[in-house]
Amino acid sequence: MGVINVTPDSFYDGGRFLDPGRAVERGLELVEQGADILDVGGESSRPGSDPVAEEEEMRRVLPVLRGLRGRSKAFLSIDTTKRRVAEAALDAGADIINDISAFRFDPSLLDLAAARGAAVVLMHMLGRPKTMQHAPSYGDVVAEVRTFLEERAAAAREAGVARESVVLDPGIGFGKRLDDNLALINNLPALGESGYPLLVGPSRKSFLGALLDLPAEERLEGTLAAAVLSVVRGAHVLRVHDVRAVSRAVRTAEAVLAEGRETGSREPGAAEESEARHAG
Ligand code: HH2
Repeated sequence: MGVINVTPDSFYDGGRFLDPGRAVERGLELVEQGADILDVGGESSRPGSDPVAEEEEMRRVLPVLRGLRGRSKAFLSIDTTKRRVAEAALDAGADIINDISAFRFDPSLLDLAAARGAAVVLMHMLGRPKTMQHAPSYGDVVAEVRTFLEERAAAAREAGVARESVVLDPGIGFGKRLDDNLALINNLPALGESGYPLLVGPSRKSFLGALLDLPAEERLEGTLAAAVLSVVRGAHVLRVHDVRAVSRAVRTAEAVLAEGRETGSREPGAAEESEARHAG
């Protein structure tokens, strides 16, 4: 999943794709680089950010979605928590609603997704972007995020969203300390036990900055490591800015993981482990 932020203030690509033409070109470029899904957002959710008015959010994202729909067959995702924005985005050709509140801010969005046959991404966040990084704390972060996601998945199913249209996301950086983010990536198999596909969004986020003491512009290598490990631990979708680099890294990792399954030429222990990871 390639990220296109049509915002002036996103933490990494803010201001680069405010012009709809440039945003569409960027989307097409990301598809060329290997993206199957494009996630278009008109409101930054970086820690401390303020909400954007509905009208303004629509003004930003709709021309981009229409432009992409006319020129690409990639799945289009709208990154929003607002019903009017989501509805207009689906009219403009979006296939997926990516809601960082997991449809808590406006549960009626789930009815909309069900009625329109849209897929949904349910993401874990502690509170709201404005305050989520104010001393977040958990007893057992993996268990709490898992319970939350399973409850939201049940709500989506109850609203009529098809099982195969639900994707779960631990919400890297959304009300999480460094160790919480690391634990969630390392323990993705526990989140995967629900049977729903998992999306992980580590791209250039501040946990990498905290780990390596580097600004967002220099977090590509950290992103690659987090992306590869997420796949090894069972992620199905990676939400990233650097599609070409991540796609190359992940394809290499997947080839290594697939090796024993195809040739059967290695030690049985390693083969079984690789199989188990794939099954997970
Ligand atoms: N991360 C961001 C925004 N939306 N959606 C999902 N499902 N998962 C994520 O991890 C996720 C997300 C934040 O990253 P970005 O869009 O690059 O920044 P900003 O919120 O500043 O626009």
